[in-house]
Amino acid sequence: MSRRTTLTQYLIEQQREHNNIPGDLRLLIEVVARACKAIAHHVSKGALGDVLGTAGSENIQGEVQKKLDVLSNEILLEANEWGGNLAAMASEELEEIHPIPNRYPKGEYLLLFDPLDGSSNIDVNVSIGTIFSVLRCPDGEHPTEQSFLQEGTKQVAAGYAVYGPQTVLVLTTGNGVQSFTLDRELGSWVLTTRNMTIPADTHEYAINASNARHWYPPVTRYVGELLAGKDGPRGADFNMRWTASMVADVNRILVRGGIFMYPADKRDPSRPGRLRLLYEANPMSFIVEQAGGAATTGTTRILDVKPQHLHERVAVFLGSKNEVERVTGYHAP
Ligand code: AFP
Repeated sequence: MSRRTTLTQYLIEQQREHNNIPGDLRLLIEVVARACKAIAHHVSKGALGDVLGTAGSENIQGEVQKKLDVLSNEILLEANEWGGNLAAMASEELEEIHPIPNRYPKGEYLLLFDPLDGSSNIDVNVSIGTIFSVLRCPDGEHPTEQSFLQEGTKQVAAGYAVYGPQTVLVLTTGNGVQSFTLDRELGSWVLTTRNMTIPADTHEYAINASNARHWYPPVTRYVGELLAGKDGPRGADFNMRWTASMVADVNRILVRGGIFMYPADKRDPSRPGRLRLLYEANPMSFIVEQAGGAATTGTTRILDVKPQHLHERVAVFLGSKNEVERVTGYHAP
């Protein structure tokens, strides 16, 4: 059997080759990966584990929290607060930043996460996942919300776990994108794909088409051309997928190409789409660009956006470079 590389071995190899994963960052990534294993364990229990259904509470977004949302958030907080490599954390499920308790040493990194993305799919057994992003803390041991408001280009690592038919962890530390599959017998994340690459062209798109009547003209034009198929201006037929789990849609795009869109629409001009910049769009955009894809708001490179608030939302067009550039071009004045 060929030698299998575990996540730990990969991270140590990267440190030796690129000197870009200091010990504290390696420990942080491994602790997050271990927390994702614990989340995967609870997710896979389903009805057997009393983890389905709602928790009877709402999060900062005003969304009803599922039991697994709350549990996943607690797992990530508890796993990461003692290690001594973090100054603070931020979560989709928490209104304020989560400082490291004084009983623990603090470190130089900030960890941001959506603990369970795609919650609406939990009770119907469709793939869900965890998304995380790592920044350096500019303010030593006294971080504030402002410490987190950094452009996506400042990320030092980003990744996601997909809890699906396989349990997969996809990671970038700035030298390409690697995919690890959970070997449940050994409890190890095993490197299964090196240097994932998104094809520049695609015939597959992902958007919630039920919002079509609310779209602005550039999106209406772009999707209309895809729907027109080979007799239309694109001269080809296109396929559509929408899982309502960003992690599942992005993972499909990393594996076989595609474009994912969650645009702003006319329903609320003050709300630029549904997805959150800091712990959904930024980590996914870092990963997509590292895999040769592109990610824009329709007008701006997502990783260049200067965040104003911890939970701010942003319009998202990401995936196969040539398609993202086309739909972004349609937004040009
Ligand atoms: P939930 O975590 O609340 O289910 O939201 C998932 C998500 O943020 C993202 O993962 C999906 O792509 C998107 O929302 C789905 O939104 P719609 O339900 O409007 O299609």
